[in-house]
Amino acid sequence: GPAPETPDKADAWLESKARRFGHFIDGAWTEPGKTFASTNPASGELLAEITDGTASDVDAAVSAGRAAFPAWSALPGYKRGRYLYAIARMIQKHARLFAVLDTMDNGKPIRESRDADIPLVARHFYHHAGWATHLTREFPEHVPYGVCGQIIPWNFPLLMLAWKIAPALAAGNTVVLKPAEFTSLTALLFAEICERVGLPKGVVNIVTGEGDTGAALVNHPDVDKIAFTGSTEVGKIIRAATAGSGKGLSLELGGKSPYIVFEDADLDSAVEGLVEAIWFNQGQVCCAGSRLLVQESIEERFIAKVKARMAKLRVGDPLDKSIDIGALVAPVQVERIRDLMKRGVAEGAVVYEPDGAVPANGCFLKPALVTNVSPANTLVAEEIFGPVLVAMSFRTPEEAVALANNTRYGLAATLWSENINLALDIAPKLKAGVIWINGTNQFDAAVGFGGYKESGYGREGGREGMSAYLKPSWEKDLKPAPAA
Ligand code: TXE
Repeated sequence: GPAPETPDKADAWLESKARRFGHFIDGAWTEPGKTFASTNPASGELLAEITDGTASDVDAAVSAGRAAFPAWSALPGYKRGRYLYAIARMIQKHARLFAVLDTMDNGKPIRESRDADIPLVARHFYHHAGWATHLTREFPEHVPYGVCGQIIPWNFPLLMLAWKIAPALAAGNTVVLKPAEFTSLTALLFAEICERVGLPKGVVNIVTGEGDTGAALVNHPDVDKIAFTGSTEVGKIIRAATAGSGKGLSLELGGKSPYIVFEDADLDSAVEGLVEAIWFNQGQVCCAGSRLLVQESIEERFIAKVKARMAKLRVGDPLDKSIDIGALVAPVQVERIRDLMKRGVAEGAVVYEPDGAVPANGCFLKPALVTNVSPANTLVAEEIFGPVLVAMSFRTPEEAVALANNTRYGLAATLWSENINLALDIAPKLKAGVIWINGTNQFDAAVGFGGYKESGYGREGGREGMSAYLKPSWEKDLKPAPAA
Protein backbone atom coordinates (compact mmCIF):
# COMPACT_ATOMS: atom_id res chain seq x y z
CA GLY A 1 0.00 0.00 0.00
CA PRO A 2 0.95 3.67 0.02
CA ALA A 3 3.70 4.74 2.41
CA PRO A 4 2.65 6.24 5.74
CA GLU A 5 2.47 10.00 5.98
CA THR A 6 5.67 11.20 7.58
CA PRO A 7 5.35 13.25 10.73
CA ASP A 8 8.47 15.31 9.87
CA LYS A 9 6.86 18.71 9.55
CA ALA A 10 4.71 18.26 12.63
CA ASP A 11 7.71 17.04 14.62
CA ALA A 12 9.77 19.97 13.37
CA TRP A 13 7.06 22.39 14.44
CA LEU A 14 6.83 20.78 17.90
CA GLU A 15 10.63 20.85 18.22
CA SER A 16 10.68 24.53 17.27
CA LYS A 17 8.47 25.12 20.33
CA ALA A 18 10.71 22.89 22.49
CA ARG A 19 7.57 20.75 22.94
CA ARG A 20 6.29 23.09 25.64
CA PHE A 21 3.36 25.42 25.23
CA GLY A 22 1.93 28.31 27.20
CA HIS A 23 -1.41 29.97 26.44
CA PHE A 24 -2.14 32.43 23.66
CA ILE A 25 -3.55 35.50 25.41
CA ASP A 26 -3.87 39.06 24.11
CA GLY A 27 -1.87 38.21 20.99
CA ALA A 28 1.13 36.86 22.92
CA TRP A 29 2.38 33.54 24.28
CA THR A 30 2.56 33.11 28.03
CA GLU A 31 5.40 31.22 29.68
CA PRO A 32 4.42 27.57 30.18
CA GLY A 33 3.19 27.06 33.75
CA LYS A 34 2.33 23.78 35.43
CA THR A 35 1.95 21.38 32.54
CA PHE A 36 0.45 18.02 31.63
CA ALA A 37 1.60 15.66 28.91
CA SER A 38 -0.05 15.32 25.53
CA THR A 39 0.71 11.93 24.01
CA ASN A 40 0.16 10.16 20.72
CA PRO A 41 -2.49 7.52 21.48
CA ALA A 42 -1.25 5.27 18.67
CA SER A 43 2.25 4.99 20.12
CA GLY A 44 2.17 6.37 23.63
CA GLU A 45 4.93 8.81 22.64
CA LEU A 46 5.09 12.20 24.32
CA LEU A 47 4.15 14.96 21.87
CA ALA A 48 4.32 18.04 24.07
CA GLU A 49 3.83 19.54 27.50
CA ILE A 50 0.65 21.62 27.70
CA THR A 51 -0.02 24.28 30.32
CA ASP A 52 -2.85 23.54 32.73
CA GLY A 53 -4.69 26.87 32.78
CA THR A 54 -5.46 28.46 36.14
CA ALA A 55 -8.35 30.74 37.06
CA SER A 56 -6.00 33.72 36.72
CA ASP A 57 -4.98 32.61 33.21
CA VAL A 58 -8.66 32.49 32.31
CA ASP A 59 -9.14 35.91 33.88
CA ALA A 60 -6.30 37.39 31.81
CA ALA A 61 -7.78 35.91 28.64
CA VAL A 62 -11.28 37.20 29.38
CA SER A 63 -9.86 40.68 30.09
CA ALA A 64 -8.04 40.58 26.76
CA GLY A 65 -11.25 39.56 25.00
CA ARG A 66 -13.13 42.36 26.77
CA ALA A 67 -10.55 44.97 25.79
CA ALA A 68 -10.57 43.83 22.15
CA PHE A 69 -14.36 43.68 21.87
CA PRO A 70 -15.31 47.34 21.20
CA ALA A 71 -12.98 47.79 18.23
CA TRP A 72 -13.59 44.31 16.81
CA SER A 73 -17.38 44.54 16.99
CA ALA A 74 -17.32 48.05 15.52
CA LEU A 75 -15.42 46.96 12.40
CA PRO A 76 -17.59 46.86 9.30
CA GLY A 77 -18.51 43.21 8.68
CA TYR A 78 -16.57 42.96 5.45
CA LYS A 79 -13.38 43.84 7.31
CA ARG A 80 -13.94 41.03 9.80
CA GLY A 81 -14.69 38.87 6.79
CA ARG A 82 -11.25 39.63 5.37
CA TYR A 83 -9.60 38.14 8.44
CA LEU A 84 -11.77 35.04 8.18
CA TYR A 85 -10.86 34.63 4.51
CA ALA A 86 -7.20 35.01 5.40
CA ILE A 87 -7.51 32.36 8.12
CA ALA A 88 -9.25 29.97 5.70
CA ARG A 89 -6.48 30.40 3.14
CA MET A 90 -3.76 29.86 5.74
CA ILE A 91 -5.46 26.66 6.88
CA GLN A 92 -5.51 25.41 3.30
CA LYS A 93 -1.89 26.40 2.85
CA HIS A 94 -0.86 24.42 5.93
CA ALA A 95 -3.48 21.69 5.53
CA ARG A 96 -0.97 18.85 5.64
CA LEU A 97 0.63 20.07 8.85
CA PHE A 98 -2.77 20.51 10.51
CA ALA A 99 -3.90 17.05 9.35
CA VAL A 100 -0.76 15.25 10.54
CA LEU A 101 -0.83 17.08 13.87
CA ASP A 102 -4.51 16.23 14.49
CA THR A 103 -3.81 12.60 13.59
CA MET A 104 -0.79 12.38 15.91
CA ASP A 105 -2.63 14.05 18.76
CA ASN A 106 -5.99 12.30 18.38
CA GLY A 107 -5.26 8.97 16.66
CA LYS A 108 -7.69 9.48 13.78
CA PRO A 109 -6.76 8.07 10.35
CA ILE A 110 -4.82 10.54 8.21
CA ARG A 111 -7.27 9.82 5.40
CA GLU A 112 -10.01 11.35 7.53
CA SER A 113 -8.11 14.35 8.89
CA ARG A 114 -6.74 15.07 5.39
CA ASP A 115 -9.97 14.53 3.43
CA ALA A 116 -12.68 15.43 5.95
CA ASP A 117 -11.63 17.42 9.04
CA ILE A 118 -9.26 19.99 7.56
CA PRO A 119 -11.19 20.70 4.32
CA LEU A 120 -14.35 21.16 6.40
CA VAL A 121 -12.44 23.57 8.66
CA ALA A 122 -11.39 25.73 5.72
CA ARG A 123 -14.92 25.67 4.33
CA HIS A 124 -16.32 26.73 7.68
CA PHE A 125 -14.12 29.83 7.73
CA TYR A 126 -14.90 30.68 4.09
CA HIS A 127 -18.61 30.29 4.75
CA HIS A 128 -18.52 32.53 7.81
CA ALA A 129 -16.42 35.15 6.07
CA GLY A 130 -19.49 35.51 3.86
CA TRP A 131 -21.75 35.90 6.89
CA ALA A 132 -19.54 38.68 8.27
CA THR A 133 -19.86 40.53 4.98
CA HIS A 134 -23.66 40.29 4.95
CA LEU A 135 -24.24 40.57 8.69
CA THR A 136 -25.89 43.98 8.92
CA ARG A 137 -28.24 43.16 6.07
CA GLU A 138 -29.16 39.71 7.42
CA PHE A 139 -29.34 40.63 11.11
CA PRO A 140 -30.04 44.38 11.17
CA GLU A 141 -31.43 44.35 14.71
CA HIS A 142 -28.89 42.12 16.38
CA VAL A 143 -25.65 42.66 18.26
CA PRO A 144 -22.86 40.29 19.29
CA TYR A 145 -22.80 38.99 22.86
CA GLY A 146 -19.32 40.24 23.76
CA VAL A 147 -16.76 37.78 25.11
CA CYS A 148 -17.60 34.14 24.33
CA GLY A 149 -16.20 31.25 26.36
CA GLN A 150 -15.89 28.17 24.17
CA ILE A 151 -15.11 24.65 25.37
CA ILE A 152 -14.55 21.87 22.88
CA PRO A 153 -13.99 18.08 22.90
CA TRP A 154 -11.19 15.98 21.48
CA ASN A 155 -12.93 14.03 18.73
CA PHE A 156 -12.55 16.65 15.98
CA PRO A 157 -9.96 19.00 17.49
CA LEU A 158 -9.60 21.61 14.75
CA LEU A 159 -13.08 21.18 13.28
CA MET A 160 -14.79 21.82 16.62
CA LEU A 161 -12.59 24.90 17.01
CA ALA A 162 -13.75 26.12 13.59
CA TRP A 163 -17.41 25.49 14.42
CA LYS A 164 -16.98 27.66 17.51
CA ILE A 165 -14.61 30.42 16.43
CA ALA A 166 -15.77 31.15 12.86
CA PRO A 167 -19.38 32.20 13.62
CA ALA A 168 -18.38 33.96 16.86
CA LEU A 169 -15.87 36.19 15.05
CA ALA A 170 -18.15 36.76 12.05
CA ALA A 171 -20.82 38.06 14.43
CA GLY A 172 -18.35 40.45 16.09
CA ASN A 173 -17.64 38.60 19.33
CA THR A 174 -14.24 37.97 20.83
CA VAL A 175 -13.41 34.51 22.17
CA VAL A 176 -11.60 32.56 24.84
CA LEU A 177 -11.41 28.96 23.69
CA LYS A 178 -10.33 25.98 25.75
CA PRO A 179 -9.40 22.91 23.71
CA ALA A 180 -9.79 19.42 25.19
CA GLU A 181 -6.81 18.31 27.28
CA PHE A 182 -6.09 15.33 25.00
CA THR A 183 -5.87 17.43 21.84
CA SER A 184 -4.58 20.99 22.25
CA LEU A 185 -1.97 21.03 19.49
CA THR A 186 -3.92 22.17 16.43
CA ALA A 187 -5.61 24.87 18.54
CA LEU A 188 -2.13 26.17 19.40
CA LEU A 189 -1.07 26.04 15.75
CA PHE A 190 -4.28 27.89 14.94
CA ALA A 191 -3.22 30.63 17.36
CA GLU A 192 -0.07 31.05 15.28
CA ILE A 193 -2.24 31.44 12.20
CA CYS A 194 -4.16 34.22 13.97
CA GLU A 195 -0.85 35.96 14.64
CA ARG A 196 0.30 35.55 11.06
CA VAL A 197 -2.86 37.00 9.51
CA GLY A 198 -2.55 39.96 11.88
CA LEU A 199 -5.80 39.35 13.73
CA PRO A 200 -6.08 42.15 16.31
CA LYS A 201 -4.74 41.00 19.68
CA GLY A 202 -7.29 39.72 22.17
CA VAL A 203 -9.87 38.75 19.55
CA VAL A 204 -8.91 35.06 19.82
CA ASN A 205 -7.44 33.73 23.07
CA ILE A 206 -6.55 30.07 23.57
CA VAL A 207 -6.27 28.82 27.15
CA THR A 208 -5.32 25.16 27.51
CA GLY A 209 -6.23 22.98 30.46
CA GLU A 210 -8.51 20.33 31.89
CA GLY A 211 -12.03 20.41 33.30
CA ASP A 212 -11.17 22.93 36.04
CA THR A 213 -9.96 25.41 33.45
CA GLY A 214 -13.24 24.95 31.58
CA ALA A 215 -15.18 25.48 34.79
CA ALA A 216 -13.25 28.71 35.51
CA LEU A 217 -14.30 29.97 32.08
CA VAL A 218 -17.94 28.96 32.60
CA ASN A 219 -18.06 30.69 35.99
CA HIS A 220 -16.19 33.85 35.00
CA PRO A 221 -18.54 36.79 35.63
CA ASP A 222 -17.35 38.79 32.61
CA VAL A 223 -18.06 36.07 30.01
CA ASP A 224 -21.23 36.84 28.04
CA LYS A 225 -21.88 33.53 26.36
CA ILE A 226 -20.78 29.92 26.77
CA ALA A 227 -20.67 27.46 23.89
CA PHE A 228 -19.87 23.88 24.84
CA THR A 229 -19.47 20.61 22.97
CA GLY A 230 -18.81 17.50 25.03
CA SER A 231 -20.48 15.00 27.30
CA THR A 232 -24.10 15.32 28.42
CA GLU A 233 -22.86 15.01 32.00
CA VAL A 234 -20.67 18.12 31.80
CA GLY A 235 -23.33 19.88 29.70
CA LYS A 236 -25.76 19.54 32.60
CA ILE A 237 -23.20 20.96 35.04
CA ILE A 238 -22.63 23.93 32.74
CA ARG A 239 -26.33 24.53 32.30
CA ALA A 240 -26.82 24.60 36.06
CA ALA A 241 -23.77 26.81 36.56
CA THR A 242 -24.94 29.42 34.04
CA ALA A 243 -28.61 29.44 35.05
CA GLY A 244 -29.65 32.91 36.16
CA SER A 245 -26.29 34.44 35.24
CA GLY A 246 -27.59 36.18 32.14
CA LYS A 247 -25.02 34.34 30.04
CA GLY A 248 -26.04 32.98 26.68
CA LEU A 249 -25.60 29.23 26.32
CA SER A 250 -25.46 26.66 23.56
CA LEU A 251 -24.79 22.97 24.18
CA GLU A 252 -23.83 20.23 21.77
CA LEU A 253 -23.90 16.96 23.69
CA GLY A 254 -24.06 13.23 23.28
CA GLY A 255 -26.06 10.98 21.02
CA LYS A 256 -27.20 7.45 20.28
CA SER A 257 -28.35 7.96 16.74
CA PRO A 258 -30.45 5.36 14.92
CA TYR A 259 -29.49 4.01 11.51
CA ILE A 260 -32.65 2.52 10.00
CA VAL A 261 -32.56 0.11 7.06
CA PHE A 262 -35.87 -0.80 5.42
CA GLU A 263 -36.30 -4.01 3.43
CA ASP A 264 -36.41 -2.19 0.09
CA ALA A 265 -33.10 -0.34 0.67
CA ASP A 266 -30.09 -0.64 -1.62
CA LEU A 267 -28.33 -2.91 0.85
CA ASP A 268 -24.77 -2.56 -0.43
CA SER A 269 -24.97 1.22 -0.27
CA ALA A 270 -26.55 0.98 3.15
CA VAL A 271 -23.59 -1.14 4.33
CA GLU A 272 -21.10 1.42 3.02
CA GLY A 273 -23.09 4.17 4.73
CA LEU A 274 -23.03 2.18 7.94
CA VAL A 275 -19.23 1.87 7.87
CA GLU A 276 -19.11 5.66 7.58
CA ALA A 277 -21.77 6.13 10.27
CA ILE A 278 -20.21 4.03 13.02
CA TRP A 279 -16.55 3.47 12.18
CA PHE A 280 -15.63 6.97 11.03
CA ASN A 281 -13.23 8.36 13.67
CA GLN A 282 -13.37 5.03 15.59
CA GLY A 283 -17.01 5.79 16.42
CA GLN A 284 -16.00 8.83 18.50
CA VAL A 285 -18.59 11.00 16.80
CA CYS A 286 -21.49 12.69 18.56
CA CYS A 287 -23.84 11.85 15.67
CA ALA A 288 -22.45 8.33 15.07
CA GLY A 289 -25.07 5.93 13.70
CA SER A 290 -24.51 3.63 16.64
CA ARG A 291 -27.92 1.88 16.74
CA LEU A 292 -28.64 -0.20 13.66
CA LEU A 293 -32.37 -0.85 13.24
CA VAL A 294 -32.92 -3.30 10.41
CA GLN A 295 -36.19 -4.65 9.07
CA GLU A 296 -36.72 -8.26 10.14
CA SER A 297 -37.27 -9.62 6.60
CA ILE A 298 -33.71 -8.66 5.57
CA GLU A 299 -32.02 -8.86 8.94
CA GLU A 300 -30.02 -12.03 8.32
CA ARG A 301 -28.84 -10.98 4.85
CA PHE A 302 -27.92 -7.50 5.97
CA ILE A 303 -26.04 -8.59 9.10
CA ALA A 304 -24.06 -11.09 6.99
CA LYS A 305 -23.06 -8.27 4.63
CA VAL A 306 -22.06 -6.06 7.55
CA LYS A 307 -19.86 -8.78 9.03
CA ALA A 308 -18.18 -9.43 5.68
CA ARG A 309 -17.46 -5.73 5.34
CA MET A 310 -16.16 -5.47 8.92
CA ALA A 311 -13.61 -8.17 8.16
CA LYS A 312 -12.09 -5.87 5.52
CA LEU A 313 -11.66 -2.85 7.78
CA ARG A 314 -8.00 -2.23 8.52
CA VAL A 315 -7.09 -1.22 12.05
CA GLY A 316 -3.65 0.26 12.61
CA ASP A 317 -1.17 3.17 12.35
CA PRO A 318 -3.32 6.28 11.81
CA LEU A 319 -0.58 7.87 9.67
CA ASP A 320 -0.89 4.98 7.19
CA LYS A 321 -3.08 6.18 4.34
CA SER A 322 -4.72 2.78 3.84
CA ILE A 323 -5.99 2.51 7.42
CA ASP A 324 -9.73 2.64 8.10
CA ILE A 325 -9.70 2.58 11.90
CA GLY A 326 -6.98 4.33 13.89
CA ALA A 327 -6.40 4.69 17.62
CA LEU A 328 -8.91 5.84 20.20
CA VAL A 329 -8.01 9.12 21.83
CA ALA A 330 -6.71 7.88 25.20
CA PRO A 331 -6.41 4.81 27.44
CA VAL A 332 -9.21 6.12 29.65
CA GLN A 333 -11.62 5.97 26.71
CA VAL A 334 -10.56 2.41 25.85
CA GLU A 335 -11.22 1.41 29.45
CA ARG A 336 -14.59 3.14 29.42
CA ILE A 337 -15.63 1.25 26.29
CA ARG A 338 -14.41 -2.09 27.65
CA ASP A 339 -16.38 -1.58 30.85
CA LEU A 340 -19.56 -0.79 28.93
CA MET A 341 -19.04 -3.91 26.79
CA LYS A 342 -18.62 -6.08 29.88
CA ARG A 343 -21.84 -4.72 31.33
CA GLY A 344 -23.70 -5.28 28.07
CA VAL A 345 -22.45 -8.85 27.74
CA ALA A 346 -23.41 -9.60 31.34
CA GLU A 347 -26.91 -8.42 30.39
CA GLY A 348 -27.05 -10.90 27.50
CA ALA A 349 -25.47 -9.14 24.51
CA VAL A 350 -23.52 -11.16 21.92
CA VAL A 351 -20.43 -9.49 20.43
CA TYR A 352 -18.94 -10.18 16.98
CA GLU A 353 -15.43 -8.98 16.15
CA PRO A 354 -13.65 -9.90 12.92
CA ASP A 355 -10.52 -12.09 13.06
CA GLY A 356 -7.11 -10.50 12.72
CA ALA A 357 -4.78 -8.72 15.04
CA VAL A 358 -4.66 -5.09 16.02
CA PRO A 359 -1.44 -3.39 17.14
CA ALA A 360 -0.58 -4.56 20.64
CA ASN A 361 0.53 -1.15 21.89
CA GLY A 362 -1.56 1.95 21.62
CA CYS A 363 -5.27 2.62 22.04
CA PHE A 364 -6.61 0.22 19.42
CA LEU A 365 -9.91 -1.64 19.44
CA LYS A 366 -11.44 -3.86 16.79
CA PRO A 367 -14.75 -2.90 15.22
CA ALA A 368 -17.54 -4.69 17.07
CA LEU A 369 -21.12 -5.65 16.25
CA VAL A 370 -23.47 -6.29 19.15
CA THR A 371 -26.65 -8.37 18.78
CA ASN A 372 -29.15 -10.12 21.02
CA VAL A 373 -30.01 -6.99 22.94
CA SER A 374 -33.21 -5.55 24.39
CA PRO A 375 -33.80 -1.78 24.50
CA ALA A 376 -32.80 -1.79 28.18
CA ASN A 377 -29.32 -3.22 27.51
CA THR A 378 -26.55 -0.84 28.55
CA LEU A 379 -25.06 -0.97 25.06
CA VAL A 380 -28.36 0.18 23.53
CA ALA A 381 -29.08 2.87 26.09
CA GLU A 382 -25.65 4.43 26.67
CA GLU A 383 -23.48 6.43 24.30
CA ILE A 384 -20.42 4.18 23.82
CA PHE A 385 -18.32 6.63 21.78
CA GLY A 386 -16.25 3.85 20.27
CA PRO A 387 -16.21 1.42 17.31
CA VAL A 388 -19.21 -0.52 18.59
CA LEU A 389 -22.40 -0.98 16.60
CA VAL A 390 -25.55 -2.27 18.30
CA ALA A 391 -28.14 -4.01 16.10
CA MET A 392 -31.85 -4.58 16.63
CA SER A 393 -34.67 -5.47 14.27
CA PHE A 394 -38.17 -4.14 13.62
CA ARG A 395 -41.20 -5.36 11.64
CA THR A 396 -43.21 -2.28 10.71
CA PRO A 397 -42.30 1.35 10.01
CA GLU A 398 -44.22 2.33 13.16
CA GLU A 399 -42.06 0.01 15.19
CA ALA A 400 -38.93 1.48 13.58
CA VAL A 401 -39.99 4.99 14.60
CA ALA A 402 -40.78 3.88 18.15
CA LEU A 403 -37.41 2.16 18.54
CA ALA A 404 -35.54 5.07 16.94
CA ASN A 405 -37.11 7.56 19.34
CA ASN A 406 -36.67 5.35 22.39
CA THR A 407 -33.58 7.22 23.60
CA ARG A 408 -32.78 10.14 25.84
CA TYR A 409 -30.80 11.65 22.96
CA GLY A 410 -31.87 13.20 19.67
CA LEU A 411 -28.93 14.36 17.60
CA ALA A 412 -29.12 12.60 14.25
CA ALA A 413 -30.90 9.79 12.40
CA THR A 414 -30.27 8.00 9.12
CA LEU A 415 -32.75 6.03 7.09
CA TRP A 416 -32.41 3.93 3.96
CA SER A 417 -35.26 3.09 1.60
CA GLU A 418 -35.83 3.19 -2.14
CA ASN A 419 -39.40 4.27 -1.42
CA ILE A 420 -39.29 8.04 -1.22
CA ASN A 421 -42.86 8.22 0.08
CA LEU A 422 -41.95 6.00 3.00
CA ALA A 423 -38.76 7.99 3.67
CA LEU A 424 -40.58 11.32 3.65
CA ASP A 425 -43.29 9.92 5.89
CA ILE A 426 -40.81 8.58 8.47
CA ALA A 427 -38.28 11.44 8.54
CA PRO A 428 -40.47 14.03 10.33
CA LYS A 429 -41.48 11.43 12.92
CA LEU A 430 -37.87 10.97 14.04
CA LYS A 431 -37.00 13.19 17.00
CA ALA A 432 -33.54 14.19 15.89
CA GLY A 433 -31.91 17.44 14.87
CA VAL A 434 -30.39 16.09 11.66
CA ILE A 435 -31.98 13.44 9.39
CA TRP A 436 -30.11 11.82 6.53
CA ILE A 437 -31.90 9.77 3.86
CA ASN A 438 -29.90 7.27 1.76
CA GLY A 439 -26.65 8.82 2.93
CA THR A 440 -25.02 9.73 6.22
CA ASN A 441 -22.54 12.11 7.87
CA GLN A 442 -23.19 14.90 5.39
CA PHE A 443 -21.95 18.15 6.89
CA ASP A 444 -22.34 21.56 5.35
CA ALA A 445 -21.28 24.86 6.90
CA ALA A 446 -24.57 26.31 5.62
CA VAL A 447 -26.81 23.87 7.50
CA GLY A 448 -27.62 24.04 11.21
CA PHE A 449 -26.40 21.04 13.23
CA GLY A 450 -27.63 20.26 16.72
CA GLY A 451 -29.88 18.12 18.86
CA TYR A 452 -33.06 17.61 20.81
CA LYS A 453 -33.55 16.28 24.31
CA GLU A 454 -30.28 15.40 26.11
CA SER A 455 -28.28 16.05 22.95
CA GLY A 456 -28.42 19.74 23.82
CA TYR A 457 -29.76 22.87 22.22
CA GLY A 458 -28.73 25.57 19.82
CA ARG A 459 -27.50 24.94 16.30
CA GLU A 460 -24.08 25.31 14.69
CA GLY A 461 -23.73 26.21 11.03
CA GLY A 462 -25.77 28.35 8.68
CA ARG A 463 -28.23 31.00 9.75
CA GLU A 464 -29.20 29.29 13.02
CA GLY A 465 -25.52 28.97 13.91
CA MET A 466 -25.04 32.70 13.36
CA SER A 467 -28.02 33.53 15.57
CA ALA A 468 -26.38 31.55 18.37
CA TYR A 469 -23.70 34.29 18.48
CA LEU A 470 -26.05 37.27 18.21
CA LYS A 471 -28.73 38.67 20.47
CA PRO A 472 -31.51 41.13 19.76
CA SER A 473 -30.19 44.66 20.28
CA TRP A 474 -32.89 45.40 22.87
CA GLU A 475 -31.35 42.74 25.11
CA LYS A 476 -28.09 44.65 25.15
CA ASP A 477 -28.34 45.78 28.74
CA LEU A 478 -30.14 42.84 30.30
CA LYS A 479 -27.04 41.12 31.67
CA PRO A 480 -26.50 41.98 35.33
CA ALA A 481 -23.50 44.27 35.76
CA PRO A 482 -20.43 42.40 37.01
CA ALA A 483 -19.77 43.00 40.69
CA ALA A 484 -17.46 45.99 41.17
O1 TXE B 1 -15.89 14.56 27.92
P1 TXE B 1 -15.98 15.96 28.68
P2 TXE B 1 -14.82 13.37 28.17
C1 TXE B 1 -18.90 11.86 25.61
C2 TXE B 1 -18.49 10.49 25.15
C3 TXE B 1 -17.24 10.26 25.92
C4 TXE B 1 -17.58 10.90 27.24
C5 TXE B 1 -16.43 11.31 28.11
O2 TXE B 1 -19.48 9.57 25.49
O3 TXE B 1 -16.96 8.92 26.06
O4 TXE B 1 -18.32 12.04 26.87
O5 TXE B 1 -15.54 12.16 27.41
C6 TXE B 1 -14.19 20.06 29.39
N1 TXE B 1 -16.62 22.52 33.18
N2 TXE B 1 -18.44 12.88 24.70
O6 TXE B 1 -14.76 13.04 29.61
O7 TXE B 1 -15.46 15.82 30.07
C7 TXE B 1 -13.05 19.15 29.01
O8 TXE B 1 -11.83 19.66 29.52
C8 TXE B 1 -16.25 22.95 31.98
C9 TXE B 1 -19.31 13.18 23.62
O9 TXE B 1 -13.56 13.71 27.50
O10 TXE B 1 -17.36 16.46 28.48
C10 TXE B 1 -13.14 19.15 27.50
O11 TXE B 1 -12.57 20.33 26.96
N3 TXE B 1 -15.59 22.19 31.09
C11 TXE B 1 -18.94 14.44 22.96
C12 TXE B 1 -14.64 19.17 27.26
O12 TXE B 1 -15.21 19.68 28.46
C13 TXE B 1 -15.32 20.92 31.41
C14 TXE B 1 -17.51 14.72 22.78
C15 TXE B 1 -15.27 17.81 26.92
O13 TXE B 1 -14.92 16.88 27.90
C16 TXE B 1 -15.69 20.41 32.66
C17 TXE B 1 -16.74 14.39 23.97
C18 TXE B 1 -16.37 21.25 33.57
N4 TXE B 1 -16.82 20.85 34.77
C19 TXE B 1 -17.22 13.47 24.84
N5 TXE B 1 -15.29 19.10 32.72
C20 TXE B 1 -19.73 14.72 21.72
N6 TXE B 1 -21.03 14.57 21.80
O14 TXE B 1 -19.21 15.12 20.71
C21 TXE B 1 -14.70 18.83 31.54
N7 TXE B 1 -14.71 19.93 30.74
